[in-house]
Amino acid sequence: MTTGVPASLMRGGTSKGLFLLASDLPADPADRDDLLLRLMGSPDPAQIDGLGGATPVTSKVAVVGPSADPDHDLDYLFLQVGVDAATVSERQTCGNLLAAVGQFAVGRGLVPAGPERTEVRIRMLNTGASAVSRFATPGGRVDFDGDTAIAGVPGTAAPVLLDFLATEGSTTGSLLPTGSVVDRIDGIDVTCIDNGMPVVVVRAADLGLSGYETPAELAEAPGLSTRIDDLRRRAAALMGLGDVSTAPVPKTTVVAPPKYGGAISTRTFIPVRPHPAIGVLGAVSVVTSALLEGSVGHDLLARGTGGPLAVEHPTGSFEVDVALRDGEPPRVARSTVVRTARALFDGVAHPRS
Ligand code: NQM
Repeated sequence: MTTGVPASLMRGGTSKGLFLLASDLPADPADRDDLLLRLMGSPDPAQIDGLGGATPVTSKVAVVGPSADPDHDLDYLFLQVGVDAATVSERQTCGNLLAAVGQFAVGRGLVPAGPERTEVRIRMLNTGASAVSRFATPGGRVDFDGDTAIAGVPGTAAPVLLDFLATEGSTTGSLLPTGSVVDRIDGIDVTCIDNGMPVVVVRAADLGLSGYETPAELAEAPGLSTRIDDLRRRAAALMGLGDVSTAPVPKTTVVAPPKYGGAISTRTFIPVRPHPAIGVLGAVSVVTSALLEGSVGHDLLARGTGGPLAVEHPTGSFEVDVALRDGEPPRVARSTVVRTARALFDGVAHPRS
């Protein structure tokens, strides 16, 4: 009989994942990954014998513990578990699951809850970047800011405010990892950017797309996933990411003029499957890119009177606030987003034997 592991299933933003305490997992990464594959039911396109939801945004794991760093309260390690492949990758973080880390930590007694509002400083172990998460204390008044709806999630829930610190170049070492605002790959212009997530930004028209296709239409477009994979692998070499054949990064985001009053329209591939919405740090990176003079997407950006920019995606839009510092080379002052999160289930997860 295989021993169960205490776990919570949580929704963070538009993703869902298994949350575990670091102290409940094997210290050896190979043993940990073997256990996670058996818990999530991978490899199997349906993840029928495990807790994974059979898509990349529902095949995720967050490992949380007290931080070993005095400037942080919590350490958060994100693990992307392959659905139909036996892979567990540490090569990216996830800003969506990050939104649920604070609630999970309060529930497990890792951090004290404030009377109404709790604030935690989280170190994202995958990239070394930091975030400050502010959210309503569970059991406290959950309506201190009013409930919030986010696109891609039915209903409303209490908001989680995420302030990102030092996400610039956190995976590749540089905001513009190729050293240029624009590179030419395979005959088309791309902008390679890393403000917390390495992303290759491409104009929809350059791939023969309108940029307003549904994820299903993109998944079925003949030859598109091969083209995207080829593009991201070549971009990865320029970005210094090495072999990304089994890595979930870099992402590719296809941009087009906004259609619904937002700032820019996006379709994102993770790394070749169409995203139903857009990742958090993915959106932060795409907005950062579009703010840079001369980038792919800068000419498409509709800017209002300042403040957050609305990133249109297949299921709605997502407001991202990125402030750049003045001067050259471009540097990021801060990035802020609002998400919602909630615990779905607490209990003991049983791995396949
Ligand atoms: O970019 C999907 C998601 C993500 C990651 C992905 C994320 C982020 O929707 O920070 O949130 O791009 O793999 O959760």
